[in-house]
Amino acid sequence: MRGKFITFEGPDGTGKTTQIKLAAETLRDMGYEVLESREPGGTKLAEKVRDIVLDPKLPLNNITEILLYLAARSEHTEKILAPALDAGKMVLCDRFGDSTLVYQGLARGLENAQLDFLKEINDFASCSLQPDLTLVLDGSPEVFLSRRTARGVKDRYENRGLAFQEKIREGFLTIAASDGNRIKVIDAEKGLDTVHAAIMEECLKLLKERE
Ligand code: Z5A
Repeated sequence: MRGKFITFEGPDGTGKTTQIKLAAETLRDMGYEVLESREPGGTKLAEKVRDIVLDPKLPLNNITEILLYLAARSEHTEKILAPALDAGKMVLCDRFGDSTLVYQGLARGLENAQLDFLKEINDFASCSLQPDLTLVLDGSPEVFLSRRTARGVKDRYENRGLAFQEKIREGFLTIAASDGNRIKVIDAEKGLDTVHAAIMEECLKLLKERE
């Protein structure tokens, strides 16, 4: 049976990496085979693309940036995600196509026709692979900024400040409102265990549908 593809999305520093690890552990304890991956990244080439797109010292024009994300996604989908799903694994991925629509689309104020085109080339790069479930980790940018500041890491986007993070948040909430079946919004301001429980509730609903 084909596996399930679950993506974790949301503004920067909302706890995606932490929660993917916790969900993977719980699912493995339940007997599922789980693949954890991330975007941009997941293959050798895509990890090199990641280094380029996240380097704040390397200026990129908007189109180059989009094409780099899509090149990385194409590699990742073909070599890692699709084979794992075909092998029946649960695939948990830190970001996927919704991040492109939000960061490179909605947050830049693209018009509808341009957004539609972005969706089309996104589908092209991912061979129309769609997540079965997307968990948007949501909350106030101030809360997440203070978590990230404590961690001390800065990349191209993290230098852009709170107004940018607010746009990103709005973008994810807009996408979530447009596809409530696939996309579930999780309150990520709560403590680790509460967020994990909310995530597992959605994952278990999805797995029940599979049985
Ligand atoms: N990007 C794009 O523009 N277009 C695309 O198509 C794609 C991506 C795919 C890199 O993504 C960038 O790529 C991203 C968008 C762009 N922008 N940025 N920056 P990323 O996923 O690698 O970067 P990120 O979102 O900033 O991830 P992150 O910094 O690794 O954060 P996170 O994974 O969401 O959170 P975390 O590392 O699990 O947690 C952050 C800190 O909070 C950490 O110290 C935790 O211990 C702490 N934490 C986590 N949960 C809690 C709770 N519940 N309470 C208290 N503290 C917590």
